[in-house]
Order: sequence, then C-alpha cells, then structure tokens
Amino acid sequence: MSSSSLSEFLSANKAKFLSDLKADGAKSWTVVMGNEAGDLDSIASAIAYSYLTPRKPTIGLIQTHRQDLSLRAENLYAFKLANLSPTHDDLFTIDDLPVPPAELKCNFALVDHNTLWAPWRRPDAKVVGIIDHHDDENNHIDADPRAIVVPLGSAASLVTETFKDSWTPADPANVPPPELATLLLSAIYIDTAGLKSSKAEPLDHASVAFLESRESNNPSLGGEEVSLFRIETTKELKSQKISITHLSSRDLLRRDYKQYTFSTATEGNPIRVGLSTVPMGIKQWLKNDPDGFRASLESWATERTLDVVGVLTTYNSARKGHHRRELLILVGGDPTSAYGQKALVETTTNVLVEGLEKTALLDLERVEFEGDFAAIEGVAGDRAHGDLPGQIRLWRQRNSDATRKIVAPAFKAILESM
Ligand SMILES: [Mn+2]
Repeated sequence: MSSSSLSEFLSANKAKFLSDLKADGAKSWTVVMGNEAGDLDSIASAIAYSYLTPRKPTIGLIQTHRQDLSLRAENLYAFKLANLSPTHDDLFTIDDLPVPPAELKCNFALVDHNTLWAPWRRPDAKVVGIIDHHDDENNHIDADPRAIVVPLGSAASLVTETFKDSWTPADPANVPPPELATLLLSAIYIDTAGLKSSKAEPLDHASVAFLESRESNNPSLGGEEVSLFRIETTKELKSQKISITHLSSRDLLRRDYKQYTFSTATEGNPIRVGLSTVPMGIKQWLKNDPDGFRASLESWATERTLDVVGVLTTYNSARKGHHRRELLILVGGDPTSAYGQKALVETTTNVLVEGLEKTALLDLERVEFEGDFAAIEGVAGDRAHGDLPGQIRLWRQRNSDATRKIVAPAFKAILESM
C-alpha cells in the first residue's frame, strides 16, 4: 500500500462529498473551514476536525486554490511527512468545489477563525462547531463544540484537545492514523517554533506531548526519537517557510493574505483593507524588485479592489539574526476605489498614520524613503506627487511579537472611528 490511511480517508471522503453534492447539495454534510490565509494551522485543523469529530459526514475544505498550494513550501513539506498524495489530489481545495457557495445545502464548522466568511452565509446555513484561538467575535453562539482559547499558539492544539476521546475509540480498528498526529504536530511546531516560542501555552505543550506519543508509529519516521523528530521537523519547516526566493512580488503579497471590510463612522463607504504577512524585509524586497515594488502594490490594490494595502514583514536581521518586523501601508493604490480620490486618500492616510503611531502595542518608528529605501516610491521617485494619489508609509515595528492578530484589530479600531 503506497498511500497512508489518512490520504485514503481524504480521497474517499472527498469523492463521497462530491457525489452527495450532486445528488442533494450535500445537505447531510458539515464543511470545516480554516481561515483564508491558508496556513498549516488552518489546513491541519480542518483536516483533523473532519477526521476526529464523532459527527459524520464532515469534510475539511482548504480555502486556497490548488495552483497556489506551492506558495507555502512548508505546507507541502508537512503533507509529505503525513504521506499525503504527491499530486495533492486527496486534498479538497476551494477550486474543487463545482458550484458557487450559495448553491450548497451543507452546514459549516470553523477552525482557526470564528465568524463564517460572507460568501458562505446562507439563511439556512448553520455553524455547528468552532475551534479557534483568535479573539471571540461572539457569533454562532449555538455552535457545539464552541471552543475558543486565547492566547494559544496553535488552533491545532485545541482541535487535539477537543477530540481527545476520538484517539481512543472503543473499536481499535478506528484509531486515527499516525499521519494525522504528524500533520497536527507540524502545525503546532511551526506556530510555536517547536514549543520554544513564548507563544507556546501549556495547552500547546500538552497537545504536543499527546500527539508525539501517537505519531511515533509513523512508518516514514523510522523510529526516530520524538524529541529529535521535533527539533529536526521544526528546523525543516522553518527553512521551507522562508524559502521564498522563487516568489514574485505578487506571490509574496498573496501567499499569507487576509482581507477585511470595515465600516467607517463618517465617511459612509465601507473601507477595504488587505493585510499580507511577508517573510522578507522591505530592504531585501526592494533589492530583489526595485522597479516593480511599488507597481506590484498598486496592482495588488486594483486586483483585490483594496482601499488600503497593508504589508507586515517578518524577518531576521542580516547581521545578528534578530527577529524584526515592519509595517507598510499604501492608501488609495487603486484609483477606481471609493478611497482612491485624492482628498479621501489624504484624510485616510492621516487618520491611519496618526492612529497607528499612537498604538503603543505596535511601537512604530517611521522609516524615511532614502538610502536603501529610496526606491520605495517607484522608479521615478515622485509618483506620490504626480497623477497617482496613492500614499505609502513604512515603519519599523519595535514590538516584534505583534502579528496580524494585533495589527488587524488596530486597523479596525482606527478606521471604524474615522
Ligand atoms: Mn492559527
């Protein structure tokens, strides 16, 4: 047998779902979704939920297009460790769904986020389960399980904990495959740097200990010691994650991306914000793509009709390897958007700059566009003063622990009071 029982489960489950979808809109099914950023935590949690929940039938949906799976090399590495199909045809990706979301009859469960994303909402659709580690937005109150733990390194830890009983079923034939533990472990390792990061909470430690005792049967691991497995796997996942030299500027913007719509108090129009987390500093990025940098931000704004493009960089300093973060905004990069008119661009930029600089939790320090950063405004260097009204600002973020989980609520608070 060349493929693991996890891969077989996923393939069979997907075939059954698609056939039920054709027959009756899959009305007996629950579709489990991670968040749209498509990181390993979301994917592993959705797959594990679908396998472990005592309520069947359930399928995990990956909110990434099949061709975009390669944007996250660390995910591919984890799929390989878990003996999933090399062609990924066992995974259920968003483009495998043959009908628009509105035509589904299924219910939903959410992992790694806790509000059903707008395109999936239907009057007759229920959210029947939530397992998450983001701030509770207090929706879908009847969901069961409704487990939200903050702070927690990884949602995968809470999925493990919630369905712990499923690992010791009455019938030994129903024991989950070790590859499922491997997949969950990979997600927790990457989110907690192998439990070394300050983000690792006691529940992350407990779930890792539990899963490591389950995955040691994995034939692909050749009886390695568990601690060695943790160290080596974490190291490899990390190096895969930063192996992004092959990615274009657009790829960098879309590989770890979330989009938000905020309503403003006075301006009337809702404001659309996209936040991309990019594992490369701006200096290096400009070096790689000096002529295309600004243009790529603008076309990203146009492609996603964004009023504000936000870039959150995370990287290690070249000299001493210190972890650093930066925050960049482009306001009004899409001239056709509601906020693309000059006056609104200026107001919005001012409100955002003032609000962000006042956000103590981010501890921002402004970077001027000179020296290594001179190319940031584009080749001509004066585009901001020409016909295009888009405004760019860049900061060093001295609180290098503040991820998008902190930055997104800061944008929300500032823009909703505008
Ligand atoms: Mn997560």
